[in-house]
Amino acid sequence: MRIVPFKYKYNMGEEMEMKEKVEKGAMGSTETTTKDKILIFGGTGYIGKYVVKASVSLGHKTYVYARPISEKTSLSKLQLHKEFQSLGVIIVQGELDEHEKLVTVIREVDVVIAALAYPQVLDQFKIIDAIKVAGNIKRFLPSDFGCEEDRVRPLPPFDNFLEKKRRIRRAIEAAGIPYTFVSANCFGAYFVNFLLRPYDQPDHILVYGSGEAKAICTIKVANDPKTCNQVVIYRPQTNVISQLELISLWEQKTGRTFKRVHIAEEDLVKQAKTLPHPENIPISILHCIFVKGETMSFRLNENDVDASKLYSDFQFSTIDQLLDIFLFDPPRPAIAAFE
Ligand code: NAP
Ligand code: EMF
Repeated sequence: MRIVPFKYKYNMGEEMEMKEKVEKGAMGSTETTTKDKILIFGGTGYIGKYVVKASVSLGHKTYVYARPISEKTSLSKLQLHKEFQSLGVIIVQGELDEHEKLVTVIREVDVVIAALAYPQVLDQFKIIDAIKVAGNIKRFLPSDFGCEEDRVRPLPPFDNFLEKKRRIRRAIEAAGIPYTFVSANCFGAYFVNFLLRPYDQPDHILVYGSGEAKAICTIKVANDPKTCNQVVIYRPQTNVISQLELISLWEQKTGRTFKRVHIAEEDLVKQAKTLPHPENIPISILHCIFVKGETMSFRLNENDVDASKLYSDFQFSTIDQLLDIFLFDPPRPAIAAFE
């Protein structure tokens, strides 16, 4: 159990009472008596839009803090704003350095979730400052959603990336803000799409290293009173798969045969050393996940919450189901921002 320093204004007693009610089964596995209001930063992004829709569908009054619409705003983002509004989402337009505005909107809600892009990770200090001033937030989920940064030590370009996320975690703990850190591993279909590229229909597939290391590919998000001040790790057994197994499964689905083009570990290490920033980051991520198998490399400890055990009645989307979707409706490849 982590000890939360008593600096933060929010009354942890209330949260513990809620936790107790849930543990006693008074509310079903994922229900709460009062629906928390949720504010999402980065809600228009690749991961964020799923978080916003999940929040709405679970019945939470949902707020999105988004940069102001301007003539530079893309059509797809405008459409997403409209879709959110039609779902009843309250969009607050603002910049992350508008402190007073941040404090005002944070005072309106109970839970804050950040799904900001990687280049905005350190901007979360501005959110932390506003949460400290507001003093009412029951839970903050920072923009993690990837490898368990406190337990992996990848090549330097990815380690420097993760170090920024670690700094945010430490600042949240030091401020005594109730938190949930979500380690979602290969999340939201991002990597399965990245590896197989069903939209482009290639005749070959790149395999990083031998292709035998196992990786965890998760698809859904979650957030629960039982996870206060815990690290939630996504490890559904159905979604632990090696690259070679993934390619074989895809071959069975498509009835095609793909040439496997292996990229040796030494080449990845060399590229991580020689490519300029930020191109050296994705190479180091691929090395970490697919060559070193880091999403599976450590045991969960008693403070960890395994999302697949927490929601035993919830069916995680499996890789098999995802490939069925890819077969009939291949998504465009997503590219995460690195600068
Ligand atoms: P993203 O789509 O690139 O961006 C998310 C949002 O960040 C954008 O919609 C935008 O919101 C906001 N943003 C972008 N540039 C900004 C700027 N200059 N100033 C202020 N806000 C800005 O992010 P993402 O790829 O979903 O990544 C979210 C998190 O998930 C990151 O921590 C990333 O590392 C992680 N991730 C994990 C995986 C995985 O497989 N595990 C995959 C992808 C991402 P507005 O325009 O609405 O302001
Ligand atoms: O684009 C990515 O990788 C390309 C090879 C990055 C966005 C993905 C990511 C994954 C993580 O863990 C699986 C970012 C941060 C992570 O911790």
